Amino acid sequence: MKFKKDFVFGVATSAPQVEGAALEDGKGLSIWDVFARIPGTIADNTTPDTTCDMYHRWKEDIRLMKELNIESYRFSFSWSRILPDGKGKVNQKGLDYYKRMIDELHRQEIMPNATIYHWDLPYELEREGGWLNRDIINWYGEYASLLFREFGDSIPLWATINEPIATYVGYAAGFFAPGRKNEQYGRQANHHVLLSHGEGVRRFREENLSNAEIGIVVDIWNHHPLRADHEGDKKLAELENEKSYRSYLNPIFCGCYSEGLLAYMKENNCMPQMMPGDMEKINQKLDFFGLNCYNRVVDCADPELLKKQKKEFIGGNYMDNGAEYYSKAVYDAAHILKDEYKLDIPIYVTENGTYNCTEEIREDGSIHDAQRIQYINGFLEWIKKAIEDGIDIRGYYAWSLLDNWEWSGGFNARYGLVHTDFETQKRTCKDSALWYKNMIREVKSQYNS
Ligand code: GCO
Repeated sequence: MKFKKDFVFGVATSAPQVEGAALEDGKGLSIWDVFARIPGTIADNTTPDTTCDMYHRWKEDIRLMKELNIESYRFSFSWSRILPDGKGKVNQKGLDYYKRMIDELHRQEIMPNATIYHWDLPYELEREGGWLNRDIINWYGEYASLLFREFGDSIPLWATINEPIATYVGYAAGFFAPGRKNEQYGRQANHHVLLSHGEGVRRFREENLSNAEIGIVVDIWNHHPLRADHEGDKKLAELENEKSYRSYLNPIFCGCYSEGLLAYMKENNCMPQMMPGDMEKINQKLDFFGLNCYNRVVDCADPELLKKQKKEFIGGNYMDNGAEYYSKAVYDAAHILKDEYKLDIPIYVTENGTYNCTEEIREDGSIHDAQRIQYINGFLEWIKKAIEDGIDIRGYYAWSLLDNWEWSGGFNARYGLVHTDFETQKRTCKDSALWYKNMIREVKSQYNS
């Protein structure tokens, strides 16, 4: 089986992870700019101040994408670069930056795929309660409308939100910005993110764009029980799925929270405040779905057993640092969408990649990352199988173009096809980048004759 002619191969990044220039040209602070300055929050004590400096190097980086046969670039807008206070005054320099970048993508025939919100809430809004304040639905809506009016049809694929679960992590688990730790806050923030998604879709429809589609990006890390016949393991895996992907997909596609999640929230006193009409607002027809998929998770009621005996129970393949390599995750996720949610809109795999592999730097400067190639290739094979099953997957985006700033992981987790030297900003293609380039050429050349 081959990928179809119009299957899109892309790369993905997000603004706070690659742009840098965090304090330049009128940009306001985001919650990550502030959070990263709290000692102990980021593994290597770094900040998003400079990262890959793409704010200044966008032209070279787009040229690099072109050299690598990249057909689409998925990026995100920085809310506080465009609206430094999150609302009100617009920073023209911020809009100009994206305008230049998007024009250049079109010149190079690389399709822009834009995310409106990828975790970097303006700090001024956090000071007013951030995702806990219901007014955010309108703050987000105004920001989204501004983007639709400025960039509308020049961006064929728009995503309202990237991985809404990050907001839960930021308000309940506390290891993402803004670093709050309260389960009810997490659930409330989630509810407002979902409502903001709905508001974004409504405002998108209002603009009547003719060449643009709207969707959302959600990550699916499917939870499996370690022991298939163990009640405790099965219950745990089930609950974890309720608390993760189903918390988002049920409201978005079915218009309600699942029974399982409602029961959990009642028992744990963390039910969000909801208003009549909320579910209708969240549950709107989308044009496409963005799936982020990296791995599965294996759960065991006995954590010691999981640590010691995972391999014995589930077998499988492992990356150099011991993480399981389970490329079927993407096939399973596609089937969740088709079988559990009866999804009838196109799917793009909007993120997939790894940092769990050895990167050997040779004397000639080349970078050997064989496991990353194996990882991506394995996922692509399972995507083909899902397509064979009739699931409408239209594209694949590797995470990421460049080694970048991996949130609380700082610069330690290198996900790039291209190596970044954070001292000199020199980019060096790893073997995986060259492999990706050739793979795209081979797939497409079958259609050129
Ligand atoms: C996510 C985010 C990315 C991450 C990537 C690697 O999926 O978590 O969208 O910003 O950097 O996933 O962890």
